[in-house]
Amino acid sequence: MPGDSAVNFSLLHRTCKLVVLLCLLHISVTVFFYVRSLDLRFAFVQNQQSHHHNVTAATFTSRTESKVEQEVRQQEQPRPGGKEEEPQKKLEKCPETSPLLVGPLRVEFNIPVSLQQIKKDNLRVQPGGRFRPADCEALQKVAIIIPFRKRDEHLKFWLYYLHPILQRQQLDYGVYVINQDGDEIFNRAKLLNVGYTEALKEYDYNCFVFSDVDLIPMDDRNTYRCFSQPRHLSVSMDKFGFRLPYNQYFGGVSSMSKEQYLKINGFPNNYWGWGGEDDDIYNRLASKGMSISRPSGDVGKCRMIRHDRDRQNEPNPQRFDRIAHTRETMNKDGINSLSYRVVSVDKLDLFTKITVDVGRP
Ligand SMILES: [Mn+2]
Repeated sequence: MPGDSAVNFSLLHRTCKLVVLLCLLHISVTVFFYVRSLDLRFAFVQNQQSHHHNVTAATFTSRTESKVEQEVRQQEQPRPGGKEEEPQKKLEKCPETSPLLVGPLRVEFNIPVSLQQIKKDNLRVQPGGRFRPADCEALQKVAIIIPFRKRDEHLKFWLYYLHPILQRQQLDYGVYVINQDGDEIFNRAKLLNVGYTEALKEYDYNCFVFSDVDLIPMDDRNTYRCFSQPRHLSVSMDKFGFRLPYNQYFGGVSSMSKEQYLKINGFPNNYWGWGGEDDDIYNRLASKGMSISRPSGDVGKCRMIRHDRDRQNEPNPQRFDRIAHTRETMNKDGINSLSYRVVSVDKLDLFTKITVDVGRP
């Protein structure tokens, strides 16, 4: 009997040892996997942070202000400039659709805006109104060309609304305000040709957005870039009851790649005064077999700043006759016949202002 209990005891002892060993094994396996998961989580957090860094700082509409404020705080250090810039590591391409877009925007013109404030709100915009995303390579290099004369109040609103939008659209862009010198009659299309030419002297742009100074998009999904066909961007303006006035309408805001622009020999230089030049451009596109691409009426909504007709921009009485002959005139009148004289080039904080003498009729 005593022998039996001794055997029993040693069996129990061994069983206990085994259980303890198993427990230790279990604990060590658990600890191993736990540590590994910590590692992973840490890597994930790092990843998230670097993603945040990529987000371009911009002023957003009030809806997203708090989120943006955090992002701005996270990346207060400005981009290094000039010679000190390290050899840039190859950035990944930006996504086809920017993740920063917010959709419909509130646009109003009864709020006071100042250039100082706009500048503060857009710290990442470089002198001359240049910007490129910090953490991805933009898909297009876009020059935005604005024909201009004595519309500083409108331009302020344009800068106030557009700079944040264009940054959220992750574009590599520059803003060129082409200011017609003197008091001769206005020539919008020729100013656009000048803008195309002058912008290309500065940077290898491959896309051109031509915008009136008083048109503001009401949805940032209306991307100011180029498409496989010439694009009409201001498709539903409040001025026209948020409808397209007619199918061939190409006025307001449009975009064209360099190739598309060159294919039609640019724009006409001889439309002096208001009207017709946009229809001439449409005729050029159509005659080269191109069609117009447009955003949906919803995404393409925009507001025009109300104003009286400018002096020295009376309706052009010759416009109907001119439009009727686009096909015959377009090959000799356009970017290949453009002549003008640059009066001044000013690299301002939020845009490049090019004052130009375009002559007279
Ligand atoms: Mn207008």
